[in-house]
Amino acid sequence: MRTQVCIIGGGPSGLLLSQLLHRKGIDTIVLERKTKDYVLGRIRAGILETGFVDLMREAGVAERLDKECYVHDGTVISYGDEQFGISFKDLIDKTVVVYGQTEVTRDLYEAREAMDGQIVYNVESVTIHGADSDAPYVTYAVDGTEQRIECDFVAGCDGFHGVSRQTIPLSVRKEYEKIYPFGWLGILSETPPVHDELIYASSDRGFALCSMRNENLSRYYIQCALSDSPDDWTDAAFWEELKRRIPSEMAEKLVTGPSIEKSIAPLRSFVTEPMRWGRLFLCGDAAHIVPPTGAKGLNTAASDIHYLYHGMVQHYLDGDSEGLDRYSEKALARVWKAERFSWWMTSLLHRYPEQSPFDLKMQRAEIDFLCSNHAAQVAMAENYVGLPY
Ligand code: RFL
Ligand code: PHB
Repeated sequence: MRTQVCIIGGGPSGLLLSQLLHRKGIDTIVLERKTKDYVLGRIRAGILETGFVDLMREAGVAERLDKECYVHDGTVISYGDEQFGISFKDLIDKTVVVYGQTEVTRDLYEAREAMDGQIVYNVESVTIHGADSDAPYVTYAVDGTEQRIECDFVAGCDGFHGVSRQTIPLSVRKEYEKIYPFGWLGILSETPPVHDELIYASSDRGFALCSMRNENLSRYYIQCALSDSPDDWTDAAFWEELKRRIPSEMAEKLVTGPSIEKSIAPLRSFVTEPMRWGRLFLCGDAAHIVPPTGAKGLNTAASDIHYLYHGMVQHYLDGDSEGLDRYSEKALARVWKAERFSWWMTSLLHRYPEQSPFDLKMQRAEIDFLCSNHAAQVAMAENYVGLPY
């Protein structure tokens, strides 16, 4: 088989790239290790920057998003019983939207299928060959049969545990990582959200986040120990702990109910450099991870796709390789700023095991400063809604 761009990974990054390239007449094949239902079953991101929404529009897949998303003008930050709002709209005249990653992925699958896009599921043993040559190819097995795809380029969109990043030799690859000493326990419940904006809550018992998907589907998270397992937490214990971490005014109106999903995610900051090796380009979680506190993971994946898509179009349609040559540099410049913001928001709002009384005072002073300082709020708003591409 032959294609122009072989895309490894059928998550949001891979599907979005495939859809965008297709609309410019550039041929792709997507290789996905799991089934479509498995990918759609993963409950992940909820907040989309407008840059992401614009890219979905450009890909021709924003019809349902535009109809069903919830525009959020701001967010609430609380500390114990105290709370204040950060209005993105008032501060910088920008907003974000709530639209789940599951829905983004579903819309992209539907669009790819409607256009007869080639997606191969259940692939095993994906291996990238000759990425540093002029004739790369990818081999994989499906139903026990070996397959081979010749291509011009490989897009590694296979997430943190994929094979693409590992293909880049260690002599070329440099990795930067920070592991946080806690995780997030998240639940999804068919209950109305406690508030119409997200609440990022810092408390003496640890961090909590009140988020949502729609008017009868709420997503809540609490900071938990890395040694915890979801089975350690009954729904009742989860709700009890959440109520103790959010302002009592919110706790009193919180509607609880059975969880329909419960999982724990460890928190990590990670970047690999460079994001290009020969004809292999890394995108999204394959190249970088952020702790979810700033809602930046999927959004940063989207900015990678933006740079790679424009680089590919410039290459195929204008015969100019400048965009591809500068892909790693451009993507990383934005990635590092999203890393900084996610690390900052995580540090601001979580309790750390080794925190001294001085550290706690510093955290408190930083929250007070954010609460009272216009410039600090503008900086937070600009980062949260997404820095320009
Ligand atoms: P994905 O989604 O991991 O998709 C990669 C795909 O590649 C497949 N794969 C392979 N396929 C073929 N061969 C192989 N060898 C393969 N290895 C892997 C996998 O099966 C998978 O289908 O990466 P992608 O596309 O780069 O997308 C990244 C996002 O999923 C991720 O950044 C976000 O979910 C992060 N994130 C959030 N991001 C936001 O922008 N806003 C948020 O509000 C937000 N909240 C979150 C989050 C992530 C969370 N968790 C669980 C990590 C909340 C949570 C709790
Ligand atoms: C979510 O709704 O899942 C969500 C929202 C904001 C975050 C992280 C996750 O910062």
